[in-house]
Amino acid sequence: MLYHLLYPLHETIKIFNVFRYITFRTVVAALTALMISLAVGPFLIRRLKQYHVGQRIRTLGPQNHQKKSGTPTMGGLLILISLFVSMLLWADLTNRYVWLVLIATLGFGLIGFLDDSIKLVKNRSEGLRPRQKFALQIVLAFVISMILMLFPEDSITTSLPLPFFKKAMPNLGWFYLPFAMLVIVGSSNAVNLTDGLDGLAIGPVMIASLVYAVIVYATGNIKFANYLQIPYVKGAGELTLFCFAMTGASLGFLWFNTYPASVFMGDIGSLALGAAIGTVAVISKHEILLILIGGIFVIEALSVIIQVVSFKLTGKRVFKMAPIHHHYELKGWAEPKIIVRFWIISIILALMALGTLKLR
Ligand code: 57M
Repeated sequence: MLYHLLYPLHETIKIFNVFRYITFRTVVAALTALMISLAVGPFLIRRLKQYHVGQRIRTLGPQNHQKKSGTPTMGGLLILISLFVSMLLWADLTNRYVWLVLIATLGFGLIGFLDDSIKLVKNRSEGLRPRQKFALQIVLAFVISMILMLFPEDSITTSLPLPFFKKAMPNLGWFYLPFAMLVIVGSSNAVNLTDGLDGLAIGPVMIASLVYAVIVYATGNIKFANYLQIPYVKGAGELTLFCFAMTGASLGFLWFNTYPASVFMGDIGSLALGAAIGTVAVISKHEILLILIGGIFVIEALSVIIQVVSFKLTGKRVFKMAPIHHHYELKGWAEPKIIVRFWIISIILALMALGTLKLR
């Protein structure tokens, strides 16, 4: 809104011309989200404690998690508030991609909120039934993907650009619909699975947001897109603000979520952030690269799949416990060591993903 108020003033006051630039507004949006997150954090954590919004810890898990019992959860609210206020202030609200990604984030956040609330009200560690949660996610991903497909900006909407290939871009037609839904729902659930140690999920979320910030900026700029020979998506550049605001909001949250955590993000945070990354991947036409950019989330999700399949087929476990971060906990690694090492892997994968932009 500030963008819409201040930019028109550039005709009389020249300095307001800076609001025209995505780069300038991106920095302002990131700082705004970070400041709100840092400022509102202590207040929100106090309120969550006051209303007893505390985590119920599963008894099955690693023993050292029992001491985390009662840690306030639903801290994802802090991320969502900071992100939304910043976007409403600084983004171009006539851009449809901005609204689409905000709706996706809010929608998945609401599913998470429902899940977290049921856990609290019923005083148990499980919220919605997995089937109910999945059904709600599918419906929402269907709506988001349909909006993209029914009102395409241009013909590339249903095409699938492949990393390393300049021209290979198969048009999936209507098959793109389930594919886009898989990316969004998969990303949302994978971030949720990763969110099991202090700061473990939010670090890679920030890394992925920063990489996608570079990607959306390039795909939304015809000169950069042509230079890198990646698809040009008109209007996607405005999502640079979203990615940076998400990074700013997450950084503020990390202040409180770092080991030993004063707050957990809850499903309201993990489902929303995962869906946001998935939706940005779909809009920017860099869906396949999400496997690398969100590599840690993929590894965590794969560890669960391998564990379940192996147990069902052979009766044996591959990992001491899945998702894989529990495996290292049970091997005796200190929690901060697992977290920081997973972040390091995430950074390496992110750099590799950025490298593929020019390698084609
Ligand atoms: C939710 N939630 C954390 C917190 C956070 C299919 C199966 C693999 C599913 C999986 C599962 O349910 N995963 C998704 C993971 C929980 O954190 C809350 O949930 C929110 C995210 N959704 O924001 O509100 C616990 O994680 C710890 N935590 C931190 N710091 C943080 O910043 O320490 C979270 C955030 C918190 C806290 O202890 O209570 C969770 O793990 O519950 N299930 C599992 O992960 C379970 N694995 C399992 O059953 N493996 C089996 C099979 C099915 C693969 C096996 O290996 O044989 C384990 N999870 C736990 N204990 N906690 C089981 C034992």
